[in-house]
Amino acid sequence: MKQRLLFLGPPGAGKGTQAQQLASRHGLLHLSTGDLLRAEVQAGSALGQEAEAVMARGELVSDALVLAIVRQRLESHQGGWLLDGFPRNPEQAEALDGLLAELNQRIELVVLLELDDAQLVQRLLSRGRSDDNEDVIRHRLTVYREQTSPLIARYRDLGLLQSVEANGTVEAISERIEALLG
Ligand code: B4P
Repeated sequence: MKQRLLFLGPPGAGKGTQAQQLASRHGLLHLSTGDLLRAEVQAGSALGQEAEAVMARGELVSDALVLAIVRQRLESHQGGWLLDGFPRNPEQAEALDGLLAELNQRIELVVLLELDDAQLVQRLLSRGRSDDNEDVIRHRLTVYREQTSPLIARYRDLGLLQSVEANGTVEAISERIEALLG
């Protein structure tokens, strides 16, 4: 079974929902940069204070901050992992390649969760997190299109990308993802 995975997709596609379940089913490290950043905000750390306003605006936190978090987690972990919401721009993807080369590891599968904007906005509005109001959601979708979506072609060209329809029940989507793991 593939053990080193990336989840890619627009905000609200269900990356966190699916990643959490899949990681716990297969004993993988679930590394969500969004969750880790929110934990830093909650703890009131220097890093969290820097991230808080950026996240509230729906923009991307600085690459250096996010990379420091990912490096620390991956360096201290043996075994499989699932990166959820990282990388989010080409610079982060380059940095991840460098880190994985150092660790002598490689990505085995990139799962792209696809959903139309109307459903994305609907899901996020019903979740109601502090960055889930309509203006911020629209901005996050623009940031996704401009900064994150170029990664689709990058991983497709590397032969790593598989797309999954992210509509339907959580269970139905899980089954589609499981079928890709080999
Ligand atoms: P994230 O925490 O990554 O969150 P997200 O993209 O908004 O949501 P996700 O796709 O995980 O959706 P979820 O499963 O929760 O990012 C938040 C912010 O953190 C970013 O805007 C940015 O500021 C910062 N950040 C994170 N990573 C970064 C990085 N690498 N670099 C820089 N900044 C970074 O699902 C959404 C909702 O839909 C939930 O309520 C869920 O219950 C529901 N749902 C899920 N599946 C469903 C289904 N099948 N049917 C109906 N509802 C469903």
